[in-house]
Amino acid sequence: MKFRRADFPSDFLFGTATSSYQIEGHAQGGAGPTHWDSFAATPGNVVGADNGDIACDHLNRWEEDLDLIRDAGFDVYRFSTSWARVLPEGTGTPNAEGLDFYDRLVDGILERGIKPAATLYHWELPQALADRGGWRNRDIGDWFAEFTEVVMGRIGDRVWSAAPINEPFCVGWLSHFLGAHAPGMRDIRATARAMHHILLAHGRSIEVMRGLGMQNLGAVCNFEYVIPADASPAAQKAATLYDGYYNRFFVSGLFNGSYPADVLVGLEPHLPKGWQDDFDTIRAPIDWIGINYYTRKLIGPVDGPWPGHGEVPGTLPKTQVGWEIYPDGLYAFIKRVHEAYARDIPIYITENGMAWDDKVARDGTVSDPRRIAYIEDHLERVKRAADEGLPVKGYFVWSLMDNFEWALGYGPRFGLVHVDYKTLKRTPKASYHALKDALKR
Ligand code: IFM
Repeated sequence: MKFRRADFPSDFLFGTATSSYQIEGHAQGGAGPTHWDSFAATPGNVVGADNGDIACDHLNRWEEDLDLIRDAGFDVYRFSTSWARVLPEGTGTPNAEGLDFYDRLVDGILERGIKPAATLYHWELPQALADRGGWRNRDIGDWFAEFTEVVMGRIGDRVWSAAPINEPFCVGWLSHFLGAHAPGMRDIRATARAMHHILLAHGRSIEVMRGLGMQNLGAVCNFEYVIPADASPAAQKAATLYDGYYNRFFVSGLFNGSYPADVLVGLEPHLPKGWQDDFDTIRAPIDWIGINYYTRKLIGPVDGPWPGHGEVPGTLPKTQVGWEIYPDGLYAFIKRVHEAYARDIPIYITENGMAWDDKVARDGTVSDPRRIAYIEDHLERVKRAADEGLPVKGYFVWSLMDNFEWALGYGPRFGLVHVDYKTLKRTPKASYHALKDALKR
């Protein structure tokens, strides 16, 4: 790595992130069915008909995985709690085994001198709640408050930080408008409602956690740098609108108590009655904002109904999943989120990383120079932001290990640690060793 820990401010935190459904093995431990199980069981939805049944078997191998995090020298481990593992029916009777798992996990993280950063929801909605309309149903505010109370009633006294929902854009737009993730809907009304209810549920969850006396509560949003596909006013307009529902909608709600006017043109007719009255809940003060950043998009106009635009392939080098590598976008979002929304609260880069088709060589090593360069280049922009006095306080690599990459199955490998899905053997890649060396105190 081109950097050392000492190149960053002394309170800057390095971490790595995972999520429950992507690593735990959801067919085990008494978890209830989730909408991701149904989505994956439907032909054509997931590459290779893969699913999260076993994933990385983290449920049984979590100690080995925590050792890897400790040995790399990370300060923070960002993980998520599965709603259906804790409440198999979404509400009601908890699964004791599930709660015990997260309890032991948090203790295990602390015992290794690492800070546990919990995300309550990283996409595996209990099927029982999906059957009742899922994110389209306003009652999800109450359901999510109950889930928050049950999980944080158990581990909230020991987690270092907590955030309610990972990447509202993906839960809302990607899953209800583009149909790319569970529940696989393509419906503008469902999208508008889901996007609003996500923020409502976020606010309710923050209230519950404050009530439990918890501190260091935040929100984690994903951002994509957008540029117009060409110099035309139509392309400019298309890119601005994409930026609106992707990058501005959720932070506007969280910090400014409003939704962007250009996005409301399409979504307002579909929002639930009285949506404006929910901003007091949605704006519940938070202590930090998390930025998940991977790539940029070129957007141009296309014929058809609102939003009337589409992606145009870019020319920059791409990762295994075809995402252009554009580190300047990360710097731009740190500055923009700070200036326009979060103002003085700390910013954490809660996810950043890249997929490549990494292979274990005959000598047992995994060489991933592209990932090392990707991390170096993005960290360089983070350092620049920190040096300029922007309040960026940490950087967490996605992901600790290769895992279930949602609709793309197990093909894309985002890990610092290679996972052989036949044997479940973990092999630290060169990027893991490089980070370990850079993070030495
Ligand atoms: O794997 C995902 C993760 O679940 C959420 N953020 C982006 C990652 C890479 O696609």
